[in-house]
Amino acid sequence: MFDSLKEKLGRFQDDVEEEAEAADEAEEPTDADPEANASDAEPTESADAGEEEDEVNPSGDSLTERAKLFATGKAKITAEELEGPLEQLELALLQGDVEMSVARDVVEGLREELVGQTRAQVKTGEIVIEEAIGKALLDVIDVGEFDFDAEIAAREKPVTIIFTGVNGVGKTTTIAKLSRYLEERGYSVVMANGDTYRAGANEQLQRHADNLDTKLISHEQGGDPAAVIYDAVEYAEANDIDVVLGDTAGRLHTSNDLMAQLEKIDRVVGPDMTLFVDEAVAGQDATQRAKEFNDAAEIDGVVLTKADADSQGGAAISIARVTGKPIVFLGTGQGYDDIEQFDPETIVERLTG
Ligand SMILES: Nc1nc2c(ncn2[C@@H]2O[C@H](COP(=O)(O)OP(=O)(O)OP(=O)(O)O)[C@@H](O)[C@H]2O)c(=O)[nH]1
Ligand SMILES: [Mg+2]
Repeated sequence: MFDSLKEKLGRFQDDVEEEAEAADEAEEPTDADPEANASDAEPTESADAGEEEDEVNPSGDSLTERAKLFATGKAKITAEELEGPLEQLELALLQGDVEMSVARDVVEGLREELVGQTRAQVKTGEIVIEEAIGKALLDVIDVGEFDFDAEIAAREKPVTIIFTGVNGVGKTTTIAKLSRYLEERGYSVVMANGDTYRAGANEQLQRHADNLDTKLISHEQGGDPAAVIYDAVEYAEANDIDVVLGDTAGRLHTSNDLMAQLEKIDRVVGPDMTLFVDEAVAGQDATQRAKEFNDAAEIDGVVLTKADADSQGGAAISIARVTGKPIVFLGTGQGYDDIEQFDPETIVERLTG
């Protein structure tokens, strides 16, 4: 999961360490023996070395002062030294489908964290860069406190959750997984098939219901999705069921029908939570769709499926920042147990560890 992203972050760390190393080598005091520079620099440039003596770097230290700092291990990383590695990283993030403003935020965060750290720290203690990366990432993905388990526990029952999103991203599978997830935590569940659009949708969800021994409420194909979910809520109220999981049809997100359908469900059922489902592998597209859905229908959170098949991590890094809504769950496979709560700290540890 997110292997390529992890590799890119590792490369950035190596790049910064190399820059720090090179800058220290360049500043090693060798004034007594100008010949010693010959192997490092073009002979014509070494002839100018004397003139550089009074040169002042942007941080205001003269060369002699910097040599002193170097000697005491207090030489600082400069913005110039970071420029190359940061540019490389930004490019790599963009290529990895991280949304543009998010890539910029990460790079800015890193610049802020790292400029002014001593080179000695950077060279010896990997932890400095690792921490900076962790902090920059956490800043973009840790959006809006949302503890799913606590929400379910706190709310009046039944808690009704609607799942929305485009075709084939994993809505139905996620409902099946969450049905087990909730039952394992002591809650009773009823599923409602609000996908009255696609042929075979009832049968698909019924198979899951049978496997999981969960009750399913469904209507004829072509029926009103809001009515199915309404029935499921009534069933839950009558039978002391804790949670209603409502599936919906995944037609194109641009379709007014889909938004109208969600609006009607909102009006008729008044769900407690609407979760937007999309696949991590869709990268930028997933981020864009989440934004459009949230603008049109106000989602509470995101489920990012197929994270097991995604090495880039672009959507995982970008969606929360772009929508302002947290990723609540990651889908990590096709089995019923392949779902995990999205914990920003754990994800960051995984990416930097
Ligand atoms: N590898 C992997 N596959 C997944 C995951 N979640 C869902 N899938 C697969 O994605 C495919 C589509 O899943 P569905 O749950 O039917 O998707 P949907 O959004 O309900 O699709 P529609 O109802 O047609 O809109 C199935 O083959 C699932 O097994 C996941 O986390 N990882
Ligand atoms: Mg479905």
